[in-house]
Amino acid sequence: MFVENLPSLIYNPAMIASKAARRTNIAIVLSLALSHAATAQTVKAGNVRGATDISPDIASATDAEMAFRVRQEFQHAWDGYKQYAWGHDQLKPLSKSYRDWYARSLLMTPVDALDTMMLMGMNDEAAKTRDYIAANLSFNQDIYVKNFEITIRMLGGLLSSYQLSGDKRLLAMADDLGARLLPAFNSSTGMPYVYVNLKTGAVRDERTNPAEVGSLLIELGMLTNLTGKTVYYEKAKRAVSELYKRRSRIGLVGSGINISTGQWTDPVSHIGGGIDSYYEYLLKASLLFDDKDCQRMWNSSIDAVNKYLADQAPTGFWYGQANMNTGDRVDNYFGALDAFFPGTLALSGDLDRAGKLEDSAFAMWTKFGIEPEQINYKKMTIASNGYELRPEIIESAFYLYRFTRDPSYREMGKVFFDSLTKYCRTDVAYAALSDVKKKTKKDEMESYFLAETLKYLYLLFSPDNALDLSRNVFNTEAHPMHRTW
Ligand code: DMJ
Repeated sequence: MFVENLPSLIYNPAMIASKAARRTNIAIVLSLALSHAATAQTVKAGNVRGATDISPDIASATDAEMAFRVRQEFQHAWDGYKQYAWGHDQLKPLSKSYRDWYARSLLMTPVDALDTMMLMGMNDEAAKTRDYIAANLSFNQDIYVKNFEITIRMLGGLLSSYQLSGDKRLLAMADDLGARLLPAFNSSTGMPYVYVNLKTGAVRDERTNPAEVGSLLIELGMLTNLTGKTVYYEKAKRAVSELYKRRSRIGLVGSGINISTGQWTDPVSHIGGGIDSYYEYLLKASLLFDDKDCQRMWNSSIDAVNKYLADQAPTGFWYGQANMNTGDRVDNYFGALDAFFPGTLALSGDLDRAGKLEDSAFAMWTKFGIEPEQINYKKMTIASNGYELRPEIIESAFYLYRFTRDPSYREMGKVFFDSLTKYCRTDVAYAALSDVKKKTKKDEMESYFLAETLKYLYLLFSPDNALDLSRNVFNTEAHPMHRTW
């Protein structure tokens, strides 16, 4: 099985390119990186600098060496979590303490990070972590949890780790968690409340967004397929269908919706945070479950998105904001969260738009040395100045590399790795940045850094059999779901 083979692939000297091959590779790579810079037009020096000015040892590293280095950085961050936050949801990497999301820890980082360990071949570490989770994680807690976040991070993590390990305790925990989340769907429309109490099933908060309503089908659909309980798929499918039904006459959704009235509370349409994974899941559910309704919903949605949100500007090809009813453009923002979209476009087969958008996102990264949360893409100025250790641009480079074999995407990966290690690494782990210009760190390391950011970076440099894309679909937290039916 590929998981067992992986360490030997990493260490196998045959995988390490000869010096001559390496030199040729670098030459190709630099010219490709420069041609990327040229296609990004007015982004000028930032792109060239970002693509070329990386540490020499990273520039000359082979793919296998890069995969190995990413794995070492995962180990570094995981060790920091274990030393200073063990048993808690997240590490605070500067104060060397921890943060729990709720009154009781849900072991979010171990659950979210577990399948990355397995994919990286850290089998002993993964086995110990599985045992710890099985012995210490209980969902029978009187706490209101965010249905969306707990679904994508915890349920998704348990399901993929079950599939990779065959450990039935993880499936039983996923089933228990799924049953406790189900009351969230008990609204008049079938769209979920934002919070649900894991012990009592009480629900609260009606104002939500398309991502939180429409990105639950991968996890709940998998749970149906693995347990035979159809209720999970049905609830999540109804929620996404109710949302889709409320799209505007021109086929767009807004940023805010009330799940009791079914009325939109914010008409601004975009592809970024709060809407992003709704589109991602329409496509992915159609692929994973062969769901024709989702396929139809994706097809009509992507047409509207490309018609009204795509924006060919002098600075590159972007997706901005428009009014969902009129299609009129209302803003020109693009950010770290929007950068998942090249990957989704690539997965849908639209490599042209995917490549152009990733070039733009890469220009956003290199202009500031690392990616800001949001920019005004017409002016190429920062609108929101943090870097939250987000994975999306790396995820997109991974898909584009797999589908095009263009080595410049692995070169982008080197730039991402170089910036991460230069600006976000601490003595014990990794830290988000509060200001990408000043490169000031803040006391946060979200669990998705281990679940997603380092996983996609590792997979970008790994051979295809590290993760077979033709048999797996990633949930939005980078947990691979394996089709077994
Ligand atoms: C993750 O929790 C998921 O990728 C989600 O879909 C969006 N935000 C974060 C990562 O940035």
